[in-house]
Amino acid sequence: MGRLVVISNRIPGHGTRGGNGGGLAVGLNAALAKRPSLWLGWSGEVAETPPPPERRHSRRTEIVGVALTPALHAGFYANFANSILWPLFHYRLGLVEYRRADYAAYLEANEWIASALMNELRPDDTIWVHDYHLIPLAKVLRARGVTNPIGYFLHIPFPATEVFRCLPVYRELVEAMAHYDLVGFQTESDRIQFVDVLGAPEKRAGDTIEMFGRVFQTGVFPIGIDTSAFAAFAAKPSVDGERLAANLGDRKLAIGVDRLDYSKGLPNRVAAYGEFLERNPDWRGKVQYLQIAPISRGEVSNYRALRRELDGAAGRINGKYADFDWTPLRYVNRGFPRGTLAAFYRRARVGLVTPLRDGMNLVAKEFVAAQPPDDPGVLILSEFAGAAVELSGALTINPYDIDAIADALQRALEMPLDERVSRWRADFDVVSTNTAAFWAESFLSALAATRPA
Ligand code: ADQ
Repeated sequence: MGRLVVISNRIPGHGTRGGNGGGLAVGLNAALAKRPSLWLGWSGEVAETPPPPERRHSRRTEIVGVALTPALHAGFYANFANSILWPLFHYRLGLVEYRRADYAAYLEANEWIASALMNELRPDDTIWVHDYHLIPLAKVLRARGVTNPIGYFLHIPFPATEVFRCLPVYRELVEAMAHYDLVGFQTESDRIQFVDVLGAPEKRAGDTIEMFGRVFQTGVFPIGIDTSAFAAFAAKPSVDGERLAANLGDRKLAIGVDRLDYSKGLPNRVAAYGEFLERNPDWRGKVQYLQIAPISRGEVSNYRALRRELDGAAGRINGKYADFDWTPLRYVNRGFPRGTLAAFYRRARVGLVTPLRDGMNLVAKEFVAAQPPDDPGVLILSEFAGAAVELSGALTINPYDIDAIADALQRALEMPLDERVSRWRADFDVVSTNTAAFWAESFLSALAATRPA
């Protein structure tokens, strides 16, 4: 059996809560356990003279970490990936800070990763590239003579054509994507937008596209979680969960768990909570909102500005409504172990997932998985999260509509048990079917099908 070779910006086991590598590691766990594999990516190290790649083993996976130079880290990671592609793909054109030199660094970083990969690659490997940091990788590898099957999965949304066209090098990126055998998206609307930006590709049967002298496949693969493991985790006794419960007493808990990122819609969510308290004096003292938001990408200025904004907003709500025995909003900037998060979700009456845009949003799925079946909480979910396509039992809101979020909060807190159970049941069935393992295997079999024996 040939190896599965995973390439992502971060490798597992780095960062405070694992970063993208962490979420991805959970998603790929089952697929990696089934076959010999190699996972290559940035080690997290930045050095003027990068040392040779570091190597580790985790079960059947060999993990290879490549260091970046300070120039590549700034131009590729902080600038092109996180200050250009990330805001653009999340429809935040006003935050895009385009500079040609950063695109050059992006290409150079992809060449750098490709060079490290060339030393590892075997003829029967299947390559699976992840996310917006590595869009050009297949093209770079093909130029070096690699003929292995290469798949690509975009974890974030694919923007509408008129938004994407604002990127001066959009055409180059799209052309680079044609060098994969399979390009996968979270939702059908992402896939359709990608096809739209191609202009008028000569389409073959089904989702096959012929363009730029290449034939490649597109597909939709909504990422999931390890639902049964997460549900079991949530049901286990947890010291922190008990402490939270003791602290809450009879109060109902509303919870939000997000990386501190402007795509997650946190300022509007906090404003909606303030609006809810303003409109519902009876609920004051009877509800507690816990927002967990570990700092992410602190090197990017827009993230620092968001942090200041939220510190201020949380302080104002607490200043206005707190009582000597009640803090309306607990705002915590750190990561927690998964077992603790699971216990917190389970204790919550309301899960607040209100991103302005999100490829999928795994927190929504984790919240559903963690609920007690006989007394489940209610998920409030943005219509602009990929998860909204699948989770029809959630209360869906437009995250730009602060009044609508405040209304949904009241409705969720006052929802009768039978409605909570039927909504939750519908969503739990979906997350139990569309799991992480299902996602990975569907992608890999679609990739294998692009090269019939
Ligand atoms: P993210 O933008 O990071 O991922 P999300 O899908 O919600 O967003 O995944 C976050 C993960 O980190 C979840 O598993 C969550 O439990 C964990 N996490 C968040 N805060 C945490 C904390 N304080 N402590 C511990 N763990 C925490 C990107 C895309 C998403 C897409 C995923 C996967 O932006 O749209 O769903 O990749 O494809």
